[in-house]
This record gives sequence, C-alpha cells and structure tokens, in this order.
Amino acid sequence: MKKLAIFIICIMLTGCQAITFSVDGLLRAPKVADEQSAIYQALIESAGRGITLEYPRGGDYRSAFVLYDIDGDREEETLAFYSVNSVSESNVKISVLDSGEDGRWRSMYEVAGAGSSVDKIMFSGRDLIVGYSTQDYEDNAVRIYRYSEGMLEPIYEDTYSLLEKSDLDGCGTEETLVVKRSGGGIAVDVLKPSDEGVYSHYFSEIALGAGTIAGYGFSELSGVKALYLDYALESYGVLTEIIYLGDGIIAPLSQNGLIYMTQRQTGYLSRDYDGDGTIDIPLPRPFTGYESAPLGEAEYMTAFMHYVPEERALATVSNAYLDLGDGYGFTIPNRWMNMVTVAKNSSTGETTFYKYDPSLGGIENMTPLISFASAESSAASSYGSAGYTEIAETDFRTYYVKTVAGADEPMVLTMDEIRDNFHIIE
Ligand SMILES: [Ca+2]
Ligand SMILES: [Ca+2]
Ligand SMILES: [Ca+2]
Repeated sequence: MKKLAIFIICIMLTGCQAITFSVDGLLRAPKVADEQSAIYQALIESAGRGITLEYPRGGDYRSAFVLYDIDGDREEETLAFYSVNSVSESNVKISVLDSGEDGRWRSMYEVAGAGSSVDKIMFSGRDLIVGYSTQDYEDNAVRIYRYSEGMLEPIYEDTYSLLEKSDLDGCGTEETLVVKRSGGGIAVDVLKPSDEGVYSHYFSEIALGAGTIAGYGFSELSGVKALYLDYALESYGVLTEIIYLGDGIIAPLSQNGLIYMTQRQTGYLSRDYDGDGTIDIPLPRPFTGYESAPLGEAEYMTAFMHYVPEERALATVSNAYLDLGDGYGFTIPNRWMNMVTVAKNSSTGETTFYKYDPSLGGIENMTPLISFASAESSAASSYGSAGYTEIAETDFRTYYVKTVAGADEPMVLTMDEIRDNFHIIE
C-alpha cells in the first residue's frame, strides 16, 4: 500500500491555507490534527480499511480531504477522495463527511466518480467540480456536483482536454471553461453562474482541422482574463486562438480572419516572453540574410504579437532571436533591425550576431558584434576563460555573453542593453 505519508488539508476560510503533517504525527499533534484524525476515522468507519486515498494531480486543491461549505450553512463539510482496493472497481469515490452538533464527524453520502484518478478539484459557488482522468480514454471526464437534500448530484458532465476557471467576461466572477476535442476541431464550453446558482451555457466550435492542444495560458485583454490557446493542426504547424466571453464566446482571431497569420512551425508556443504579464504570440520568419535559406538551415527572427481589440488587428510588439533548445531569447534592438544577422556555431555552441553586409560574400567576412553561449550549470564551463561574462542562470543552465567588436563600432550594445534584452524562456 502506498505510504500515507503526507496529509494535506486545505481550509477555505481566508483564502487557502495548507497544513501539512504526517499520519505518524496525527496522534501527537494538537487540535487541528485531532480533527483530521477524527475525519479519517469517520471515513474508515464508513468505507472500510481497504481504501487508498486519492490526491488530485493538479489544481489548487492537492489533498484527498477537502474542507468546503458545500451546503451554505456556514460550516465546512469534508469531501474525501479515495478508491477501494478491489480489482473489479477502479473508479474514485467521493464521500461527504459532516460534523454533527456533538462535534463528531460522520459520513453522510458517497458517490462513485467518473475516472480512476483525480486530475483536479475546483469550486464554483457551492458546486464541486471534479476533473477525472481515466487510463482507457484519451480525454478526461468532468462532473459538476451540487449537494442538495443530502446527496451529491452531478448537474453537468462532459469530457475535456482543458478544465479551468477564469473571469472570461470581466464581470468579477470566474466562469468555468471546458475545452475539448470535437469532431474535426476544438469545442469550448463556458459555464457562467448566476447569483442563484443557475448556469448559462455558451458553446462554440473553433479550430477546424485541429489535432492536439499544444499549450495555453490566461492573460489580461481589455478587462477580461482571456484564454490563449495554442493548437497543432493535423496538417502543419501551430496556431493561436484567443477566447473570451461577450454576448457569446468570442474568438477574435478566427472571427476577424487573423487566425492564419499566427500559423508557424511547432515549438513556437505563446508565452509571456518578456515577463510583463501579457502573453506574446510568436511568429518566426527568416532572419536577415536567411531569406532564401533551405528549410532546416535557416535562423529565425521571431515577431511577438498582441491582438489589439480596438483595431481588430495583430500588432508586433517586439522582435527577438529565440534559441528554443538552450531556452533563451534576445530582443533585437531597433537599430539592429535589418542591419544584423546571426549564426550558431554547432561545434562551440556559440551564437554570434554579425553586422550584416552581403557584399562581403559570406558571414565569415562580416564583423562579429556579440556572442552568446550557455552550458549546464552543473558542468564546468570554459566560457569564462574565453572572455565571456555570466548573464543569467537557471537551476539547469548558465548563460554567457561576450562583446566581440571594438568599442568604436556603433552597432555595439552596452551591457545594460544586453541584460535588458536577454530573456530566459521556460
Ligand atoms: Ca456546510
Ligand atoms: Ca466572469
Ligand atoms: Ca509579455
């Protein structure tokens, strides 16, 4: 049996406060631990000893026991997630436990879930949202449960690839967002709760020809927290759609004929490249000097784009050289645009920017300006002795830069400029 080492309860009184302790410590620890022990005992009394607690793999709630007021009486119930140790039954079970006037915890209700493990748990008002993963299916299953008259009843069920909450219309309350594959595309279902707990459904099919979801994130756009969804086409490349809620589901890039402007090779995912809190959509194109290079031999300049709702257009906010393999990017300063080219030396690992002059015949005759290099942080690096300065470091890699051109070269950048333009990409 999997060792019951960690027992985390998330108490929803003031935000989310996590208390972590071991089962061994349960008997010795004071009051809070006594209560957890009592809850666990109540579950055992009802479900038997042959159970395994199920811990959500993602999301904000990572405990097998979640305290939450699901009936609105201002006292928290406990939701316990577990599976029965049996070959014939693999689905997760949920028990609702409540404490009576005598303070004793009792199991009130038990329901079988829709998968063999818990992907994530969320709440919408008093409703419990559970995402289940199932080994047999590619898609996950979501259930929204409402606790009424002592029963935890599913009021919504679907499959999903993506299950999240976000304030998609800027109303101040988060909607539940279910994204799933559907026919030849991707379907988006938004559930917007009213004060009375009634959901308005908004449904839209987007992304015809989409294969898989490549990545996603949420970012502020005109007062809403919009979904940025990268998806791979079955044919070629990755596209980005932005999704938020107005009178219906708004997918502005498709709706304004801009979606194919975002098509690019796999690997270039939308991300907050410069760390300013806004997601940037990358669009690589051949770097200066590589306009006619064969595929696979080109270097790329990546334009980062934002959608501008007032103009219903995509605007380039910056241009960068990205080294996706080594995990960094360098924003190209304005005075370098069309004046500089780049080459990566595959034997030394150095990436060097050159003053671009096609009349010189080849890049080896052009003036080198600056070089970047990186190495695993754990490995001894020879870049330091080769005139490089350390510019950034992650847990895994250390990044170096070296100015090659003389100080009289007008294209040379100051160290501050280099640092401001250098970004680690995850
Ligand atoms: Ca309650
Ligand atoms: Ca909202
Ligand atoms: Ca950004």
